[in-house]
Amino acid sequence: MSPPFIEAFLGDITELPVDAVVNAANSRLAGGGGVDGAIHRAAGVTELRAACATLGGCDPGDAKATPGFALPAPWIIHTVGPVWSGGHKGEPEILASCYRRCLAVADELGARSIAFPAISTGVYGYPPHLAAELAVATVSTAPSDIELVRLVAFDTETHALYLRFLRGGP
Ligand code: AR6
Repeated sequence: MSPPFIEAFLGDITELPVDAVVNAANSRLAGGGGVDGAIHRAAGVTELRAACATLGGCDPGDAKATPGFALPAPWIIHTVGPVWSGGHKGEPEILASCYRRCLAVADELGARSIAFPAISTGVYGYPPHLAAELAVATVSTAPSDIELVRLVAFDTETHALYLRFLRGGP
């Protein structure tokens, strides 16, 4: 179990040929907007909705897998980030748990590469710089058999944050 190679990537997570793509879902796993909507559209709405409906929802900080259907990635790992409400309601612990649980589920699937979106930084309002710092710190220290972690930014600001924290910057 050596630390994974972690890279920042700017672009659409649904196009990535990794073993597992992480979805920033809601606790009902009911589909939605943002990256969740993009993943449903690219995977196939009918198939992915049906697979999610069998999972019984997902608690914030937890993660559950479905097949990737029409995605290049064979697996989707659905996780539910915290809704930001000032940072004193356990948001950092829940967000760190999302990253750790996704890596653990990826291990169970035998995945060696995984791509994460910037969980909670869209509709759920988590400040992007705090989320990026926590994402880098958590994936660099969580034990797993994953060899490649791609931290996927959908905007240049988030991409710059990942590059900065990956270089060990403040
Ligand atoms: N590829 C990579 N990143 C993306 C893509 C994409 N195709 N599309 C958006 N992002 P959000 P949340 C980025 O709102 O804050 C949904 O309705 C986006 O720019 O998707 O965890 C769910 O059903 C942002 O940086 O997720 C939940 O109800 C990041 O993905 C709720 O939103 C996360 O933004 C979850 O909110």
